[in-house]
Amino acid sequence: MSSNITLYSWPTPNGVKASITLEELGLSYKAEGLDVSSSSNPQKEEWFLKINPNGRIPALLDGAQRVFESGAIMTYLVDKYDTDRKISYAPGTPEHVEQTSWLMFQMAGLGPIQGQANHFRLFANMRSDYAIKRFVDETRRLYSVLESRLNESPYLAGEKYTIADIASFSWVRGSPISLEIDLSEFPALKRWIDGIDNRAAVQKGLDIPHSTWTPEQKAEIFRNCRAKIDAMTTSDQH
Ligand SMILES: N[C@@H](CCC(=O)N[C@@H](CS)C(=O)NCC(=O)O)C(=O)O
Repeated sequence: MSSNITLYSWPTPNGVKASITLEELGLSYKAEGLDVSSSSNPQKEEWFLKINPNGRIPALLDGAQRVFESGAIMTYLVDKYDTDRKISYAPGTPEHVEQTSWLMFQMAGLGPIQGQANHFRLFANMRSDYAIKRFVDETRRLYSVLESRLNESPYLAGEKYTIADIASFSWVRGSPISLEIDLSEFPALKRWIDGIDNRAAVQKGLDIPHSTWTPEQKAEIFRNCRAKIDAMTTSDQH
């Protein structure tokens, strides 16, 4: 489907939620890469703050319409373009309420909590055993909530794969290499991840904008980050 969409993104867990949704819907779009790992912080530049006042990726322009926050982008895209209900349920149905509930679970719970777990385990300039334990334990607890749901339902909102699945998939998928979480501890979650990972649109969306790093290089980067934190003395006062 032709459109006038520009996606501002980077292949991070929040960024790929938007690109996977665009790919699943078969929309044509332009992808502008903003390297959020660069010290020049392109996401904080004046021109970009007009698109996302919060200075983070992803954000999107559809003609003159700006949309920021990954959950809002996914919702906007399915409301406007998913007329065949390929990856969403129709408003007013019980499944649509489930879809929104699980999307919010990811946006307000899993994303922020796992984001803090990643920060303290990989990127902080001090080591806090307390913070690592608090956020990694809570990430695992949230995975067990997903595990229970996926033991009773093939997808989070019901029988169909939707944006609610894309949102949590994007975060859970990277946890074996970022937080060393062994997903075989969560068999239903693992089955669900593998199924979504096999979708062609998902593989395309995970690589927007194209990354030259191989999965092995990414794993190596995370290993080095953890080793750097482990080499520090904990900052916690006991
Ligand atoms: N709640 C936001 C979070 C966005 C977010 O944290 N994006 C990260 C990349 S995953 C980012 O832009 N980080 C750079 C920064 O914080 O300046 C969303 O879901 O869109």
